[in-house]
Amino acid sequence: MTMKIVAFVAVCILALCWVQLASASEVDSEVGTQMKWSKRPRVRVRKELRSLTQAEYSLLVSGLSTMLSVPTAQGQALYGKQYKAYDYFIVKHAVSVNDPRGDQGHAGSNFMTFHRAWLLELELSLLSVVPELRALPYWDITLDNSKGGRYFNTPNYIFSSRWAGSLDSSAAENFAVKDGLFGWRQVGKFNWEVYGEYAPIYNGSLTTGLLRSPSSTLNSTYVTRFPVSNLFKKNTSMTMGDTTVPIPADFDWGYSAADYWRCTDAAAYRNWTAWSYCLDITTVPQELLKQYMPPGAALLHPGVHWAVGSLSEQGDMGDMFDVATSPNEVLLFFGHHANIDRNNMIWQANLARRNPAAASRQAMYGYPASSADYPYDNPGCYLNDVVNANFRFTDIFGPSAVKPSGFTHADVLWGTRPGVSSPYTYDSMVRM
Ligand SMILES: [Cu+2]
Repeated sequence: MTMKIVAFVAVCILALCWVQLASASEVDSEVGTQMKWSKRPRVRVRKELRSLTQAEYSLLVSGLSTMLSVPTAQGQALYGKQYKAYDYFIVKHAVSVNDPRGDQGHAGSNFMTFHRAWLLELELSLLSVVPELRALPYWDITLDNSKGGRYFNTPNYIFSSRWAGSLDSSAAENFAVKDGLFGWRQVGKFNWEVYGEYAPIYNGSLTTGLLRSPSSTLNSTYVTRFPVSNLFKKNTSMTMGDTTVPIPADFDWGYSAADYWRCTDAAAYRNWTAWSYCLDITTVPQELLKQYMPPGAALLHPGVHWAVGSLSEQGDMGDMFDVATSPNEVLLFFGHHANIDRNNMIWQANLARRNPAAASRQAMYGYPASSADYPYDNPGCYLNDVVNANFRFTDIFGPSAVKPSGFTHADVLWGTRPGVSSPYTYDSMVRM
């Protein structure tokens, strides 16, 4: 009798194992290579800010605080060559915007490859200080919208003292950001000693010398957010690069998850520029703008910049609004752009699954190869051009893959193929 029970239990356990094995391999083949690749320890998994553990939150704060206070030379002596001070990233971003060939980081196909490279460089610098953080987090804006966002007006709301500080500022304090992780943070001056070689392209505000656009006359030294209602008082449209975009009457920075996920649909958006138009209408050339209106999710990238920074009564730009130096909004800038990068990477994975040829070296997701291919991008922004050649990215894939001549847009795309070559992924992709 006892033997029979033992045998019965053994058969049950074997059957259970078989069922579990079968379902595991089904899951594996369903998600393809992506799941296997995501499990590799060397792949960094970027998490949503609010998914960080308390320990990771502290590491993030300490790593960013170091980058904001320790100059590059000193930091490299302590943390190695990947370390760069935070002002390096502001200047690099501003150099891209003010490039004499036209913006090398925005307003075209280059938007995502430039920001992907910028985020990778920032991530490696941050991890050189706090390696236990393991990856750069992102900010999912759909969790904070006023129409049902999970964190809206909770202690974990992005515009709270735990994170980026209040969205509302007051005239009495010159609209300074006075709470949050970087409350009362001061905008630095352009450092001629360190960044002099870039000065012919960018050397700070021509009026104040602060790290703001050359045309900025804003003289508050604090990171500034003007009331969002000013946008509508002052402007009915925005111009970025060669694109002028009307601001819709129902404009709201807080997008729904449906808006966000729509752009990841590779059946609807079949090449690089189509994805880009979906998420950021300022990448649409002026002459094509009419057919892409109304914008809907297409303000997902610029909308946050406009709403958070906004404009003063006199028309001065708040810091998030100032395209050249919006990284002055430390947490929101990298968080928001990593969230857009996440959208792009999910779209890339969907495209590669649907049509593997589109992800080949030849097709490269349909990124424009030349002006004959797509006449609207600025010179320097095509597939085989060096990303932001006047301030190159040379070590975004770590110290063993340095490229002194600078990585091209093709290099960035080829080195970050989701599930294949990318050194990082996103938590939502691991779960996919
Ligand atoms: Cu940017």
